[in-house]
Amino acid sequence: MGILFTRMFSSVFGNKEARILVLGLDNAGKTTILYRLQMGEVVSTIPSGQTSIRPYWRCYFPNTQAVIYVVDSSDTDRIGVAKEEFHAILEEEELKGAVVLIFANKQDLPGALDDAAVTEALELHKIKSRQWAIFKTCAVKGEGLFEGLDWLSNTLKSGSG
Ligand SMILES: Nc1nc2c(ncn2[C@@H]2O[C@H](COP(=O)(O)OP(=O)(O)O)[C@@H](O)[C@H]2O)c(=O)[nH]1
Ligand SMILES: [Mg+2]
Repeated sequence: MGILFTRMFSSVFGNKEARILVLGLDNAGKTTILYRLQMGEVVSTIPSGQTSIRPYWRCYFPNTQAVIYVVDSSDTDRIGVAKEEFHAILEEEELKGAVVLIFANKQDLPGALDDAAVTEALELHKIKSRQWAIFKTCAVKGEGLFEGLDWLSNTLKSGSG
């Protein structure tokens, strides 16, 4: 599970400061997404590792308003691991109030699962009492990213999360 922790400031979020965690398995596209967005200040980047390092990055959870979970939609071999990690994150007490934006990334690759298939693979229907949305993205082309952030911005502005 790789992790990037960022604070984003931009026209998308106005003057509001939001604490957002960008999470996902290694190679999902997290760094590419932050590079494409060219927004925000990356406060901390924790090198990728195994699930067992979660205790070390728990300290970033408090006061997080949103989680962006990035999935390599073409990596069907690891989609099950991505699902397990995702639900483990949702169970974290400190992230209970966070809204969740899922990026079904790498849509340009052959065999990539679409948003409906990623929704099913990640068992997003199991999410209870939390606002979430999924967007198809291609981080290398910058596609879908701002649509997702618009949703996130509007959701945070509306007071939840
Ligand atoms: N084809 C394709 N490759 C992508 C996309 N997003 C990221 N990648 C590539 O996937 C690899 C891992 O991306 P990276 O951002 O480093 O993943 P991270 O480990 O989650 O930070 C790099 O070679 C990226 O260029 C995408 O949307 N489409
Ligand atoms: Mg990275």
